[in-house]
This record gives sequence, C-alpha cells and structure tokens, in this order.
Amino acid sequence: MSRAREFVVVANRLPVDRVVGADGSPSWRRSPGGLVSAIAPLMRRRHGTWIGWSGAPDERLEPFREDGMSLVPVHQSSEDVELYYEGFSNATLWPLYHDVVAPPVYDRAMWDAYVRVNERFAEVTAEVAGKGAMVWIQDYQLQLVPALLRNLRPDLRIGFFLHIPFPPLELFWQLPWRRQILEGLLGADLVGFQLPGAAQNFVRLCRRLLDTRTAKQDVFWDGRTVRARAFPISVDAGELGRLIHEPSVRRRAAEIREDLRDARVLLGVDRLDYTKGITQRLEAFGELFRDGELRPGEATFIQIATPSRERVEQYQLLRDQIEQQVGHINGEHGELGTPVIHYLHSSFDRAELAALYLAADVMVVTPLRDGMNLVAKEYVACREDLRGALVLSEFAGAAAELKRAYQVNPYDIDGLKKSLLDALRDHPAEQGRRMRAMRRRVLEHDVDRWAHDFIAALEEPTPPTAIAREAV
Ligand code: GDG
Repeated sequence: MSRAREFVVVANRLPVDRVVGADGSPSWRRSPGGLVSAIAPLMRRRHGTWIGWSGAPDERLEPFREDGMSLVPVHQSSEDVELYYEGFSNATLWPLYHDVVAPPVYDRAMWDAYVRVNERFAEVTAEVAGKGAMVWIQDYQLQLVPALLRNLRPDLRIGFFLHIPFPPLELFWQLPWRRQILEGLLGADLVGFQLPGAAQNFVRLCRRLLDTRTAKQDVFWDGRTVRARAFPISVDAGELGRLIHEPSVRRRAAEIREDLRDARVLLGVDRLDYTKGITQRLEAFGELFRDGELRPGEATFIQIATPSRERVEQYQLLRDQIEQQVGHINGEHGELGTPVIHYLHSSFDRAELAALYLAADVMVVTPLRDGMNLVAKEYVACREDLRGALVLSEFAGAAAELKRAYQVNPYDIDGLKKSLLDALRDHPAEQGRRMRAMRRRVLEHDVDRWAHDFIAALEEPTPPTAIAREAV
C-alpha cells in the first residue's frame, strides 16, 4: 500500500475502551456502536490510523495496535476535559446545535480550551498522516481541525462529518465564535451532515457571515470549492440480524416478557440527555393511566437511561427530574409488584439491547432534536418478524427515512398519547406493512453504505467550477 493512499480517522475518542480482566490486568476492547464497526473494516483494508483520546485524563500513551487498527492517542489534561469536552463541546455547542433546548454557556476560558485541544489534534494528525493521505474528522468537538490541519498539511484530502444537527442561521448567530467555527469547517474538502437541511444551513451561513460565494451545496473559499452534502448515518444491520438469531438472545427476550407477566411492553433506550424527550414520553404514558386508557399490568414502560456526561450540571438536574417523575407516576398508578415504569439508569451489552428490542411491542423515540437517532433504526433492523411499532419524533433525523413510523411532535402531549395508543392497538397487519417498508430502507441503507458513500465522495476530485476559478 502506498503512503499516498493512507487513511486517517480523527475523533474525540479512540475506538477502544479499557477493560480490566479478572486478574486485574488492563487491556483494550473495541467500543460498541455502529461508527466503529463501520469504519473498522475500512481501516484494515486501507491500513488506517485512528487518532483520539483514550478516555483517561492526564494519561500519556504511546501509539499502539489493537484489533487490526493503528491507534494514536492524543493527551487531554483534567482541565481540558472540564473546559473543552464538558465545557465548550457539551455545555456550549451541544445545546446550541440542538435548537437551544437548554441554554448554552458562552465562556471564554472554555473557548480557549477548545482552540487549544483542536490545535493539538491537528498537530498530531499532521505528524502522522502520510503524503496525500485521506483524513476523516468526526463531529462537533473537532470543528476547527479541518482548517488548522490544512494550514499545516495542504497536501491532505480532508473530510469532516457532523453527527449532530447543524442549526439554522438564527440560532448559530448567537455564538460569539461563529466566524471561527465556520472557517474551521471550511478547511475541509467535503463537509458531511446527516440531512440536506443541515447542509443548506451551513451554506447559507457561509454566504451571510463570511460573505463568500456559494452555489447550491458548494462554498467557494480561499480559492477552493468546499462541498457540503448529506450522508444519513445508519446501523450495522448485519450484526443485529445475526444477534437476534442467537438462542441466548431469543431466550432472554422471552424471559423479559415472562417477568413482565405478558403486559404490553413499551421501550425507551437513550443516553440520559435532555435532547431525547424522556420526560415528555413518560408524562404522556403516565396520563394514559390517569385517564383510564391503560390499567397497571396491561402495559408497562421500560426506560433504559444510559449514564452520560454526569459532571455537566444540566445532566445532573435532568437525572433528578426524571427520577422524581418516575417515582411520582409509579406512586400514583402502580400496584404492589406491578410498577407502570421500569427505569434503569445503567448501560447494557448489545445482546441485552437486542433482547429488549425483540421483547418490545412499541419502541418510543421522542427526541426534541436529534441528528439521526440510531436506536430507532436498530429497533427496525431487529424486527425481522415484522412485529412491533415505532413511535418516532418528527425532530429526529431518522424521521426523514422512516416515514411509516408513528410520527409525533414530542411537545404535543395529547398527540403523543394518541400515537402511543394507536401503536399499541393497531391491527398486526397494519404494523407489519409499516415495519416492512421501514426495514427495506434500513437494510438497504446501512452503516457500511454510509461510510462507503462518504469516502467515495471524498475521493472524487472536486472540479474547479467557473465561479471558483473566478473567485481565485
Ligand atoms: C449521536 C447523535 C446520531 C445506548 N444505550 C446503550 C447503548 N446504546 C447505543 C444505542 C445506539 C447508540 O448508543 C446511541 O446512538 P443515538 O443515535 O441514538 O444517539 P447519540 O448517542 O446521541 O448519538 C445521533 C449518532 O450520534 C450517530 O451519528 O444518530 O443523532 O446525537 O447505537 O444502541 N449501547 C450499549 N449499551 C447501552 O446501554 N451497548
């Protein structure tokens, strides 16, 4: 393999987690999740390198190999984690990019840390990448890296993908460092978004804020054409398809249903995050008991809330709020031995998740805003039996593809209650028609296709358009 074809992925986190064996010795295990499993085969084929943080503050590690991938750790101090990761990434950008559903924090020390850590990522990448290598930068934590890297290494082919929504001009305008972020992204040859609307927001912002020329989805900047395109991410449908055929997973699904004494099962699986609309769905479900539409024992809600960003204040407040709400609803409507909500604040392995997907009659996905939402697609990928129903927020990116879901506005509690009942009560033949259409989409557009489409677009030479030539 010539160095010119080298392939480098840059992400906040490395694709491995540290595990400690029974004898106390530490080792690495590939992180679960679609992104890693989609990119891992590409990495092996292209002798790829992955640059990212190990997850442990103040740790300095040498590059190492794991699972056929070459991994290059980037150091982060405890202060970086607090100001760059928990701060600017998750207390500023995350709420701003999700429709300001929580107030973003604008703090200059956090911004300085964001710049500092992005510079470090760019420097490490510039050292590691071979001549003419293809570099694929991931997500909102690293939006300055494309331009910083281009400055250091103009020979590279640079792609960037944003996993979360890209906000409209009216919201992005709030950001004191709005110009720097746009200029950072414009260092890429290709900027990928989940949806076409996000790509349009980006192009419109470049035009208005930087006064640069644009044409459809292209931005002409610094003598180059930067392409903004949509690549909706998806799930590893093959892996899930195999998992649901494992006897242990099928046994576990049957066991879950038995434990719940054959009540109809509604399921939510989310990181514990205020964008996911967990309180809205629980409120709607609780009211169905108050209204006498459901009786305890007839239906039950399993809410898995995976711990997330626990040191950020908004997340602590949300946890308290949800736990209080669950206690209230169970106190009001549950019976001895029959709570109406089963709330689990922990994470599970993929096999347990697959068993839960198989056991659930209704999957409830109600984010107030979500780039895509893989849980919705995972549920569909697991329902080979064409049973089960998906209630899906209109504000999830996945709604653009999963049109046959029971689509809801999560702010409309009455509408949500009605959709939950429809999803529980519709005829199985109707459920089957809906599921078949959704499965066709997810199986044809899986995460391999997503990764392949992005890389193919990045490899395409960018034709210098008439306007770009003029602009040079
Ligand atoms: C961001 C964007 C976009 C959840 N609990 C457990 C567990 N999970 C897995 C799910 C799913 C993943 O985590 C969550 O992905 P989502 O897409 O639902 O949400 P975010 O974490 O917010 O992801 C989102 C995504 O990036 C990809 O671009 O779709 O919009 O916000 O795969 O199954 N996995 C395991 N145990 C758990 O307890 N193993």
